[in-house]
Amino acid sequence: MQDLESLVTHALGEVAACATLAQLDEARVRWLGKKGALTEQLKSLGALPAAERPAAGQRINEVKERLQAAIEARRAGLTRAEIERELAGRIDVTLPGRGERRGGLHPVTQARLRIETLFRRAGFDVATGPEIEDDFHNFEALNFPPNHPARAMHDTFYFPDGRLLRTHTSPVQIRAMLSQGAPIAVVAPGRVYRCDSDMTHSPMFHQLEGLKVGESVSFANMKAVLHGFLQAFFERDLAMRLRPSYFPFTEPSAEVDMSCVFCEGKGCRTCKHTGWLEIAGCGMVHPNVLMASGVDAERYTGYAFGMGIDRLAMLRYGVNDLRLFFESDLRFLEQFRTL
Ligand code: 2NM
Repeated sequence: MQDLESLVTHALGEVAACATLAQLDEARVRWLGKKGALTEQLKSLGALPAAERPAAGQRINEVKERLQAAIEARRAGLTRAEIERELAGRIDVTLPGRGERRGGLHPVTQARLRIETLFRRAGFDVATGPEIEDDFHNFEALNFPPNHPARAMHDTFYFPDGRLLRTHTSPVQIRAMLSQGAPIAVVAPGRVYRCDSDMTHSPMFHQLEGLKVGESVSFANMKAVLHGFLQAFFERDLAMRLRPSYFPFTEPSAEVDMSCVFCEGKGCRTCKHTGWLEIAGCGMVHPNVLMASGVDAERYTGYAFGMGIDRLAMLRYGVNDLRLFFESDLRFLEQFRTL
């Protein structure tokens, strides 16, 4: 029995010294296995006098249990260490995120969605189309004659193969007329590109164009729809006026002004002390445009208009520099989070 005490001390020392699960298993076999040292002790019980056997057997079993418990504890420790070693340097996707903050829609997107909603309410569909266009849809069908200086009105980004980045969303209207025919009422929002960059111009900006073609669509209808739209968008009564203008694709054509939303017409920096803000262009669709789009220009008339979504967003949210919309500065964008 003296022997048993030193045996167990030795065994516990070995278990504690095991550095791997494999070493631990070897130690377990050495002490508790079929030919293990403790098993041998149990076998030798038969040599003892019958009266001593129960007490000795009980002591051996106690030692065996202690050793088993020590081995299990060591196994748990080594297993955890092994898992941690394996996970070191990997990403734990179950950890809670850091700096998780809710996002929001870009102010230009908010303005676009608002504009789309208002035009849908007035009976217009919303259509989109490719940003890479061809000469036909971007210019020719819109009554820009070949080599006419009007084509230089917008500085166009051309690809080597002659295709181009659309300079307006009118090509979407052309495609809509070609595929649906008349009557039609559609707005086309989207990115457009012009080789132009300064304080108030970005080479990429957002435009929304509208088109309504029908049997008795008039200039007066257009004026009422645009005025109604502007008052709904800015949520206030405001004055609107049309000034004669020129576009190749409309005749007659007009610039749309609205009373300044900052000074109510009294004159301020934003309206350059005129009391008016230029907000859109519009006109009656040129018969050549209707014909190029497969619409009978004898039977149908139509109006069209175009406006800058970025500019509408600036006026509605009081942003004084267009470039802020394109810098992705979270300190700026966070102010528009509404979710
Ligand atoms: C404007 C001004 C006036 C316009 C014309 C067309 C189309 F494709 F139907 F001919 N869509 N949009 C238009 C008319 C755009 O932007 C200042």
